[in-house]
Amino acid sequence: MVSLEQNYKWVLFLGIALLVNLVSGWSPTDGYAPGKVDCPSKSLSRKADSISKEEADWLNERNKKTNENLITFLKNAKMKDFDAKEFISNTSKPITIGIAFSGGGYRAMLCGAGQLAALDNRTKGATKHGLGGLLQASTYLSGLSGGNWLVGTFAFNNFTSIEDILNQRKIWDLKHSIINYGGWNVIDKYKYYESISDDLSDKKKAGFEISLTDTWGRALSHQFFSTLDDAGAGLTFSSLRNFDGFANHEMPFPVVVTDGRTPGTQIISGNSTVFEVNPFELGSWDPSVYEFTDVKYLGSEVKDGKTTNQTCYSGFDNTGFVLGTSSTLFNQFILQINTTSISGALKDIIKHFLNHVSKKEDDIAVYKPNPFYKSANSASERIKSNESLFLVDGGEDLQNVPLYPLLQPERKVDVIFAYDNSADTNQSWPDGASLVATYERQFLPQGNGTAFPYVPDVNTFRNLNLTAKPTFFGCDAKNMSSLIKKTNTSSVYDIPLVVYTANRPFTYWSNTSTFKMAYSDKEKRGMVQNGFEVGSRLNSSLDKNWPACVGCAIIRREQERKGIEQSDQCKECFKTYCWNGDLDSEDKPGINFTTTGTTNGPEKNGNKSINAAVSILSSDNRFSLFKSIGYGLLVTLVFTTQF
Ligand SMILES: *[C@@H]1O[C@H](CO)[C@@H](O)[C@H](O)[C@H]1NC(C)=O
Ligand SMILES: *[C@@H]1O[C@H](CO)[C@@H](O)[C@H](O)[C@H]1NC(C)=O
Ligand SMILES: *[C@@H]1O[C@H](CO)[C@@H](O)[C@H](O)[C@H]1NC(C)=O
Ligand SMILES: *[C@@H]1O[C@H](CO)[C@@H](O)[C@H](O)[C@H]1NC(C)=O
Ligand SMILES: *[C@@H]1O[C@H](CO)[C@@H](O)[C@H](O)[C@H]1NC(C)=O
Ligand SMILES: *[C@@H]1O[C@H](CO)[C@@H](O)[C@H](O)[C@H]1NC(C)=O
Ligand SMILES: *[C@@H]1O[C@H](CO)[C@@H](O)[C@H](O)[C@H]1NC(C)=O
Ligand SMILES: *[C@@H]1O[C@H](CO)[C@@H](O)[C@H](O)[C@H]1NC(C)=O
Ligand SMILES: *[C@@H]1O[C@H](CO)[C@@H](O)[C@H](O)[C@H]1NC(C)=O
Ligand SMILES: *[C@@H]1O[C@H](CO)[C@@H](O)[C@H](O)[C@H]1NC(C)=O
Ligand SMILES: *[C@@H]1O[C@H](CO)[C@@H](O)[C@H](O)[C@H]1NC(C)=O
Ligand SMILES: CC(=O)N[C@H]1CO[C@H](CO)[C@@H](O)[C@@H]1O
Repeated sequence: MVSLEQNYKWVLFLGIALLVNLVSGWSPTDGYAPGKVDCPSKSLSRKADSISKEEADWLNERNKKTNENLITFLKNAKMKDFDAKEFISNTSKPITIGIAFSGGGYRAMLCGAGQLAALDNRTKGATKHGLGGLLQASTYLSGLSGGNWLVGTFAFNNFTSIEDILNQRKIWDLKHSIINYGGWNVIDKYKYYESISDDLSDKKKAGFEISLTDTWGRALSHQFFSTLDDAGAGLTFSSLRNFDGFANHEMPFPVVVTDGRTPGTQIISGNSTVFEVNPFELGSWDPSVYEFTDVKYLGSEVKDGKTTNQTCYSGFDNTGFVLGTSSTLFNQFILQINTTSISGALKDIIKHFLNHVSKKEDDIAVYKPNPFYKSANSASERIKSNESLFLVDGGEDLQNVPLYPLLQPERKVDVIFAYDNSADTNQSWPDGASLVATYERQFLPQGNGTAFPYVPDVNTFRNLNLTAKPTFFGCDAKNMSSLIKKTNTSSVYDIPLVVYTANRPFTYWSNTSTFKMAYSDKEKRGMVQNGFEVGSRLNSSLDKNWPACVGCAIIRREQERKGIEQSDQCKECFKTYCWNGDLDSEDKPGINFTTTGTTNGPEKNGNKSINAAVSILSSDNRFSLFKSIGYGLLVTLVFTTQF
C-alpha cells in the first residue's frame, strides 16, 4: 500500500535532485517562473547594521586573493621607494578596492567595458600599458543601469574577459536594436518574441504580477546571456553563489544599484531610497528601509521578514529581471514596437504579451510580494505598508555612478575607482554631476553615516579639466574632519579616496546618445577601444607613471592610518592628479576635445546625426530626471532609424 506512492515520490525526488544538480541553483522551475521551495529556518530578513555573514565569509577568502594580487599589481606599477610585499603583509586591515561603473545605456556599457579591460590582467597588453591586475586586486564591483549590463554580463558569464566577449561575438550582438532582434530574419524574431511571451505567461500563471520590466529583462537576457540555456530564463541572481568564478573568490563582489520609487511620485534626490542587490541580498542601508532580505527567496510572502504561511518561493530573482530593474529607464523601448514596421502577425504576439503587463507606470519594476512588508526596521511607511515594492533605474536619483554601496562604513573601502560615462552635458559628456549628488546626499538623513570627499561644482569640473584626465578626490583625509562630524562617521580614514575617471575621446567619439540602441561591430569596438584608452591614459603614453600613481592612491589611506609619509614619486603623483580645492564656477560655453582628451582642439561634434525625434517621455516633468542620464535623448534617437 505504502510502496507505490513512496516509490513515485522517490523517483520524483531523484528527478528533482538531478535537475537541481544540473542547473546548480537556478530557478526551481528551471524557467522564468518562480517555484515553491522549502522555507529556510531563519528569518528571510535582517537589520542593515552590518554586512551579511555570507558576505563576510566570502570576503575572508577573497581578501587572501586580493592581498596577493595587490602585491603583484603594485610591483608591476613600478612604484619607487616602496616594498609592496612588506607593506601589504602588515596592513591594519586588508586594503579594499571598489570599482563603480555609471549608467548611460549602451554607451556606458561599452565605454565601461574598455575601462574594465584596462584593469584586467587577462587583456593583452593591459599589464604593460594599463592597469592590468587591478581588477584581480579589487573587492567590490558595482554597476547601475548600462554600467550594470556590463557588470552583469561579466559576472554571470563566469567572469569572462572583455576580450573574450568581443572575440566570440556571441554575447553583445548589438547590430540590431533589442526590439528588432534578428534583423531581417523574421523567423528568429518570431521565436524571440514567442519565447519572451511564454516566459512572461509562465510567471503570471505561477501567480505573480508582471511589469514591463519583465519584458525588458527577458529581452536584455537575449543580448547578455545568449549562450546560456533559454537565454538565462532560469538564471537567478542568487545562483551566482554557485558559479566557479564567484565561489572560488576569483572575481570581485558584484553589486547592483536601483532606486525606490512609488508610482505617481517623482524621485527627489535626497529622499530617495537607494537599494542594492548582491548575490546574497536585496535591501538598503538607508533609514527608510534599513533592512536586507535574502535575494534567493524573493517572491515569498512575508510579514516583518517572517514567512506568513510556510510557503516560500525562489526563482523570482531572475538575473535579467534584476538587470532590467536597474535600467528601467530604457524598458519603454519595448513600447516603441507599435511605431515600427513589424509585420502584423508579430505585432499581435507582442500585443498579446504586453497585455499581461500591469498598467502601472512603465518605468517601474514591481516586486510583489514586498519583502519589506511590515518591516520593523524600516522607517518609510510608504514602503513597508505596501504589498509591492517598486524599484526603478538606479540613475533616477541623479547619482549615476553607483558609489553608495561602496561608501557604507561596514564595507571599509579604502579607494573607489569611479568610471563616469554619463551624459551630463548637451554633447553627452560627463561633468561630475553624479559626484555632486552623492556629495550632497551625505548631509541628509538618508545619508546615514556615508561620508564622501569634497568635490567642486560641475562648472569647475569642466573649467579645471577635472574630466579631461583622472582626478583624485579626498587625497588628504585630515582635511575631511568637518565631514565626519556632520555625517556621524567614526574616522576620517574611513572615507574612501575617489579616483574619478570620465568618458573622453581619444581614438573614438565615445559620446554616443544614451538612447542609441544599435551598434555595428566597428562602432562597438571603437567604443571599447576608446574606453581602454581612457582607463589606461592612452596606453600610459600620456603619463608613464600612471600605474604608479594609481598605486599611490590605493595605499594612501593605510599610509595615513599609520602616519607613513608618501614617497617623492607619490607626492608628485598627487600634485598631478588630486583636486586641490580650487574652484572656477563660472559657466563658460564650449568644450573642445583633442585626441589627448584635452580641451583646446578644433570644434568637433562627434559622429552625431540628428534624426527624427520620437519622444518616449510620457510627461514633461520627467525631463529633469532624465537629464543627467541622457541629454542626448532630446536631440537624437538614433534607435528609430535602425529599422
Ligand atoms: C607592522 O606595523 C606596525 C604598525 O602598525 C609596526 O609597529 C610594526 O613594526 C610593523 N611590522 C613590520 C614587520 O613591519
Ligand atoms: C591574472 O591574475 C591572476 C590572479 O593573480 C593569475 O592567476 C593569472 O595567472 C593572471 N593572468 C595573467 C594572464 O597574467
Ligand atoms: C569558469 O571559469 C573558470 C576559470 O576562471 C574555469 O575554471 C571554469 O571551468 C569555468 N566554468 C564554466 C562552467 O565555464
Ligand atoms: C524629504 O522629505 C521630507 C519629509 O518627508 C521633507 O521635509 C524634505 O524636504 C525632503 N527633502 C528633500 C531633499 O526633498
Ligand atoms: C500562502 O502563500 C502563498 C504564496 O504567497 C499563497 O499563494 C497562498 O494563497 C497563501 N495561503 C494562505 C492560506 O494564505
Ligand atoms: C499600439 O497601437 C494600438 C492601436 O494603434 C493601440 O491600441 C495600443 O494600445 C498600442 N499599444 C501600445 C503598447 O502602445
Ligand atoms: C501601494 O502603492 C500603489 C501605487 O502607488 C497604490 O496604488 C496602493 O494604494 C498602495 N497600497 C497601499 C496599501 O498603500
Ligand atoms: C585645461 O586644458 C587645456 C588644454 O590642455 C589648457 O589649455 C588649460 O590651461 C587647462 N586648464 C587648467 C585650469 O588647467
Ligand atoms: C578641504 O576642506 C575644506 C573645508 O574644510 C574644503 O572646502 C576644501 O574643498 C577641502 N579641500 C579638498 C582638496 O578637498
Ligand atoms: C551646449 O551647451 C553649450 C554651453 O552650455 C552652449 O554654448 C551650446 O550652444 C549648447 N549647444 C546646443 C546644441 O545646445
Ligand atoms: C574651440 O575650438 C574653436 C575652433 O577651433 C575655437 O574657436 C573655440 O574658441 C574653442 N573653444 C574653447 C573653449 O577652447
Ligand atoms: C551612522 C548612522 O547614523 N547610522 C544610523 C543609520 O540608520 C539606522 C536606522 O535609522 C540607525 O539606527 C543608525 O544609527
